[in-house]
Amino acid sequence: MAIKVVFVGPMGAGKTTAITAISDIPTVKTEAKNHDKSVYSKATTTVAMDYGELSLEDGNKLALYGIPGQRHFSFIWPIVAKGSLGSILLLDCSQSNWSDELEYYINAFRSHADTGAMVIGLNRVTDSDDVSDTMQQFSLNFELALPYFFMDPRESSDVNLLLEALIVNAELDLLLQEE
Ligand SMILES: Nc1nc2c(ncn2[C@@H]2O[C@H](COP(=O)(O)OP(=O)(O)O)[C@@H](O)[C@H]2O)c(=O)[nH]1
Ligand SMILES: [Mg+2]
Repeated sequence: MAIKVVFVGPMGAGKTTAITAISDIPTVKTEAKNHDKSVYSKATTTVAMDYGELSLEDGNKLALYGIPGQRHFSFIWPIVAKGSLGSILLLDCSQSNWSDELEYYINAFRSHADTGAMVIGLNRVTDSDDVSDTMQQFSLNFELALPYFFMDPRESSDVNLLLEALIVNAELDLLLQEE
């Protein structure tokens, strides 16, 4: 059975790009019924949920899901995240509200995965000291030290590093749960 990993984050954070960078198959996009007719009057709309797959050397297969980042599709998020190993949160740090999005997505996703594992990929970082300070402050305030990396979702090696970090963290989390 494939191991499910979920890419989360706001629109434009690089989810589709990251999945496409590492997927063995062309990225699949899905359509969903539009529940928010006040915003869009169409019956169906592209929610831009992505799906890709990656076979690992050990024979395991990863199923890579990218959530639709628009908040009015948040009703789908728990469904997509159910049974996942953990999630990879991508953030565009050139957006002034990126740290608000950090908090928002951590709260929205950590409870839905099978483990508490989550890693953070920060892209479009221009001031790495400033971003590191924000991350450290966040860890202190929330007593939550999640691994984070500066990365570019177009680079498969960067995305692979996030996946490896997620798997290691998920394994640790499962070991701790057993104790
Ligand atoms: N320069 C630069 N462009 C990026 C980076 N990450 C994503 N992009 C581009 O930003 C756009 C939005 O990314 P996309 O994957 O569609 O975001 P999504 O909404 O999270 O799926 C794409 O054209 C990407 O190529 C980055 O780190 N640097
Ligand atoms: Mg996308």
